Amino acid sequence: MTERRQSSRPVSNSPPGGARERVLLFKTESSALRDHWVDVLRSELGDLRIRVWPDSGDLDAVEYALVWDIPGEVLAGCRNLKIIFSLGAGVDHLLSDVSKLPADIPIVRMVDESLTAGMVEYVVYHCLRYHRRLDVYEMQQQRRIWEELPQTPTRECTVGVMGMGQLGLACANSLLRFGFKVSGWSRSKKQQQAITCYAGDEELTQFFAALDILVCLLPLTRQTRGILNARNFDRMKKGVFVINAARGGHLIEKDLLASIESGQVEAAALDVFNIEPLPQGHAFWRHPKITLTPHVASLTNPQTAVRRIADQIERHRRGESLEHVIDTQREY
Ligand code: OXD
Repeated sequence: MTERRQSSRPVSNSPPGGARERVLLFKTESSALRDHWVDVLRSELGDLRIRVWPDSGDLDAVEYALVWDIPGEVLAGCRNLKIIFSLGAGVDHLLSDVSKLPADIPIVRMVDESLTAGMVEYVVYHCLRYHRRLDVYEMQQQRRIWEELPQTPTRECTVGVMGMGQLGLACANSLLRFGFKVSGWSRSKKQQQAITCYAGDEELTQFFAALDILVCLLPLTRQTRGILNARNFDRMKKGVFVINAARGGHLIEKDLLASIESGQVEAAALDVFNIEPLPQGHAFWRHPKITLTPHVASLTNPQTAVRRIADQIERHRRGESLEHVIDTQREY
């Protein structure tokens, strides 16, 4: 059971004493969770009126936006907007329309312990599933095959994590605890105990060469779009396992299919796709070497996330700097 924090703010959504109402505009893609989100927002942010897009009301009253994939012109029309919060860890859904976003309004990405924990579970699960060959045993069960496969220690398996931010680092550290050899690749060099860190294009070949498992947790930017491609798969060991829990735009889907066909890539676990929902006729659905999930590797938890947002709004009101503000030039 999740502990509910008692809000110190009054739980009221009407404007106090007739003053102009202050609005947080909310948009989620999840119809299943929308009402729950709104309940949590109302109970935790009692001095703000919560409006759910497309019922945005008077855009001049919108001071905060907590959104996933909202048309840029909606936010551009909010003349009193103070902060844009991304509902997820990624911000590419906001930056694709960057020219329409109000200039100088901070965009804050979601950093939250539940989101991190969910991603760690997803990544560790798939690394262990592949490492212990449970993917093969599942196929064997379907065909009633009783056959033992070689079992190697995790220390003989190198996992490379692309993207060493909040999520990547947490995954890398958890994998270390299971005894995997872990390396990390990011745009700028990181120093992490027990993790071999690589950075920049010039170290990609070295990074890829040692991998048994590749985990992509990169932000989607102009530099990283299409980075999971045939040329890069060829720079990895034959039989590498690929996990993509970042964005569909990182992967050239036809290259993955061809690399699985040739045996260069052994199998893949994919949570994200170029087109979501994945079209019914897509080859990935029935591919025996691809395990897929519908963009659920880690879902933002309303309880914990709204507390983070409430804290950030308080910081802002006190005139303190915000945490996890993204750099629109870097795109993350
Ligand atoms: C995220 C996501 O960015 O769920 O958090 O994709």
